[in-house]
Parts: sequence; structure tokens; C-alpha cells
Amino acid sequence: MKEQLEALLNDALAEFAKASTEAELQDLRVKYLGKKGLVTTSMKGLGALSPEERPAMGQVVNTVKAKLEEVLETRGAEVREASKAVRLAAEKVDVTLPGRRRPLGSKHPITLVTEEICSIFGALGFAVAEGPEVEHDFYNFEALNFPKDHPARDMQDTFFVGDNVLLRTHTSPVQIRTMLKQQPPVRIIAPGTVYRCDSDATHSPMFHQIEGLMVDKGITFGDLKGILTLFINQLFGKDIGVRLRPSFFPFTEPSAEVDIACVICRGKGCRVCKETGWLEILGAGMVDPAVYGHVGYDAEQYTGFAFGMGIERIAMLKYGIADMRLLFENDLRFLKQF
Ligand code: 2NL
Repeated sequence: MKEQLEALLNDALAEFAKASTEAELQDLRVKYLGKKGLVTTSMKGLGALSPEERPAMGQVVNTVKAKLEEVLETRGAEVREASKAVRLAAEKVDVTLPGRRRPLGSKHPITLVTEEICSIFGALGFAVAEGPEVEHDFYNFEALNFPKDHPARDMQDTFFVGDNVLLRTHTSPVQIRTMLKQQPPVRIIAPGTVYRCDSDATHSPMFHQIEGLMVDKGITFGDLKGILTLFINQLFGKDIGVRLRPSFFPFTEPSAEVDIACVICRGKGCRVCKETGWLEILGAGMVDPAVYGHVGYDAEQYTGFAFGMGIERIAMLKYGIADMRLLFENDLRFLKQF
């Protein structure tokens, strides 16, 4: 029996040496030391021996068992080390390699123009003011002196959300809200998204506007002209021609439309300016005293001017964009150029 056990030990050691994974070692543990394993079976065989032989043989079995457990332990550690080394080699990262560059986005031309305009007026002491896009009729129309039957109030032109609740059609409600909150002097610029029930190749139902408002003692039409000319010369260059034409808005009196010399033909006449040599870019005027009445300003004491412009149009003129729809399609081939 002793020889048998020694042979068993040698076989086992040879197999342990060959095993190269933890799973193989586990199988060998079952084969030799498991409940029905070869060593366990030998232990049961001890019962058949005579009482004299039993202790010596028992010791041999125990030594074999202890040896196998010890070798299993060391082989186990070796196999784990080896598989860890393989895994680490596979996961190796060269931290000195340069990182992969993430593609950088760019600002939308509407954002660029808005920021530039806000920055020009910021330098002139105007603060940026913002307000809700869903507005009450009072802030969008009533306080701005729109007559009750004005066509702009029509369902055809305005998106109504509920009774007297609508999507703002201009950013003027921001200025009304500002005036209701504070007394003059007021010097604000209100950029934002506005909505009109209008959609074709040259009109989007959602577009962008910037309006400005300056109210104080002694503000005149000369201030309006001076500040808007200064603004236009910063945005389009100091040599660009500027002219004012009389116009009408319910909320300003007198009112004017502001043109610049055509940026394409420089005034000679072309398709863009419809052969006039001029491009309309702004509407403006002295705030109508009726508006002051709605916001609690003393029209005897204060005067001021206001103006408004569409950002899409300015972006198109400034960047030479021929089709407004490019500004809304978010085609990266277009947006990447800014
Ligand atoms: C245009 C013309 C304009 C205003 C907007 C305004 C606001 C208040 C009071 C008086 Cl709270 N006026 N805004 C004034 C004149 C013209 O916009 O063509 N916009 C695209």
C-alpha cells in the first residue's frame, strides 16, 4: 500500500506541475483530495489493515495529503501570478502617448452676433435683461400701446397658449417688466427668442431679436441717432453709410427705420438691396408717453428711446449667409465654419 501511495503522490505532483490554470488545479484538487478523491479513498482503505499496520500507514496517507495540499497552495499562487501578469500585459497603457483629441464645437452664428451686440452696448453702459418666452397679453401688447384691434394681436400672427397668454412676439415685454420694477435711469438691452405665426423661405416661426431701451431725464432723438450710429459703426465698420427714415410703431413717437449702405454692393445697387443701395437693419424711436403711462413713469419728467432688430438678418448680412434656413438646420458642415 505504501508503494501505491508513493506512486499516487508522484502522479499527482506531475499533474499539478502541468496544470496552468486555476480551473485545472481545482479539478485536480477534486480528483485527489475531494470526497471521492484518490487520497480520500486510500484513507478509507486503512480500515482493511491490521491494527499494527494501521498507524504507520495512516501517517503515510496524512503526509501525502499534507504534501498535496502544500503543493496545490504554491501552484495556485504561481498560476494566479502568471495569469495576472498576462492580464497586466494585455491592459498595458502607454501614459506618455498624447490623448485623442475631442472635436471642439463652435458657437452658433446667432449666438456670436448676440454676444457681439451685447458687448458693444455693454461698453456703453447697457445691462443685459431677460424675461419669459411665454407672456401675458399685457406685457406683449397692452403696455406697448397696441390698439385692441391691431393686426399683430391676431391669431394669424401670434401663437396663443391660452386666454391672454401667448408666445412673445418681440422682446419688448422684457423692457416693460424692467420699467415696472425700477424707476429711471434705465439702460438695458434685451436679447432673446421670439415667435410669430409665420413660416416660409424667409420667415421662421421662431427667431431672435435684440431690443434696447434708454430712459432718463433729457434723452433726445439726437442720443438715439448718436448711439445707434456708434453701434452700427462698431458692428459693420466705421465707414459704413447710415441713414434714418421716418416710420411708425405703436410704442414710439417719432419712429424711424435705420438703414445701412448695402454690405454687398456698398451702395451701388444689387439684388440683396433690391437695387436701392440700402439695407434696413433696425427699427427705433422715442418711447411713446402712452407706454410710460402703463409702467408708472412720469412722462413729463422722463424721455427715452428704444430700438429693435432681428438677429437672423444681421447674422446673414455680417457673415454673407444667403439662405436663412441654414441658421435653423444645424448642419455641422455649415456650423463648423464659425
Ligand atoms: C423692429 C423695431 C422696435 C422698440 C422696438 C420698444 C420697447 C418698449 C417701448 C418702446 Cl418697452 N419701444 N421697442 C421700439 C422701436 C422699434 O423694433 O424692427 N424690430 C425688429
